[in-house]
Amino acid sequence: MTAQEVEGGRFVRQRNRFTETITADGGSGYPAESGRYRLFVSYACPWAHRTLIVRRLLGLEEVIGVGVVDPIRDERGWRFPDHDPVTGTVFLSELYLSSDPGFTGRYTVPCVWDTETGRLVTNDFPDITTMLETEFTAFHRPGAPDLYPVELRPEIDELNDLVYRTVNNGVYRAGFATAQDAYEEAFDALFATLDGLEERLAGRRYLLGDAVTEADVRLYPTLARFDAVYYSHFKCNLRRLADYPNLWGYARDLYSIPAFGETTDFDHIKRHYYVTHPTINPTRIVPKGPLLDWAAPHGRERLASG
Ligand SMILES: N[C@@H](CCC(=O)N[C@@H](CS)C(=O)NCC(=O)O)C(=O)O
Repeated sequence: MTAQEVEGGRFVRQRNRFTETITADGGSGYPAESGRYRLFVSYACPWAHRTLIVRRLLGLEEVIGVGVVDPIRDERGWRFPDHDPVTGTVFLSELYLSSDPGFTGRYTVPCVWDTETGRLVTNDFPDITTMLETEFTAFHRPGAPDLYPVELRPEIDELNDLVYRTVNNGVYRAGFATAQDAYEEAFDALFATLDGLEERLAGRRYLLGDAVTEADVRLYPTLARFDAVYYSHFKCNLRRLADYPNLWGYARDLYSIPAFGETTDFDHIKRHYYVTHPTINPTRIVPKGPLLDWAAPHGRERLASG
């Protein structure tokens, strides 16, 4: 294991190698342009899921193309079901190695490819969504939401930091721990945060109030995978998402928005995790359950202030 590295029983995530940015003014060497960049994702991957949600919310579907890998990964890394029609590659590794022949890390999604220079620009997942939000504004659809409003950034950043450490990455720290204390530490921190979010969502429709922001975009992919995968596969089983009335209603509320619901692929999610981590699930059996009604009424419109 490398991206899923374990040190002293603790899961430690690898650092991202490609960290250049696309900017509105082109000062970085990568100007925001329509049709130039390609986003590579897996529907299974929570970090990639964020980028698909934001691309759709902002109406960037015609501006930034997407290549989707097969949900099942082996030791060669992600591959395309046939080949990527734009770059012609079969394995994602080809794009990493043609950008940097000396690259020795893992070939991760999400990543952004520049069709003009034929190079990977970034695989730095926390930056990709904010880059779409702040550098591609000239291409946003009319009426697109401001997902990262300047006045809310300190609060969004603070919440994102807690959610990243204890929830988004917390489930991985629980699931990939190979020492009991490391697992329990991650487990306790995860449920402490979920309990706090449950309270926070009692009085507000979304994490920051009446409007969807980057904070919701980052929490949702973990909630969408929670009962189907993390509860059992990663042993995050103090409570199910469905046991939290506010969080579960909130997750369904988001799911009813096409940018969230139509980018959520439970088949890819389940097949990816249960088949791709043989150390955790050596039989590779994909469980049939749980049966959750994501379309059930959530009743959270009542929380929107007039
Ligand atoms: N780029 C980040 C986050 C993205 C990430 O972990 N993506 C996973 C999928 S959820 C991946 O592509 N893993 C490929 C691998 O481990 O071979 C990282 O390196 O940790």
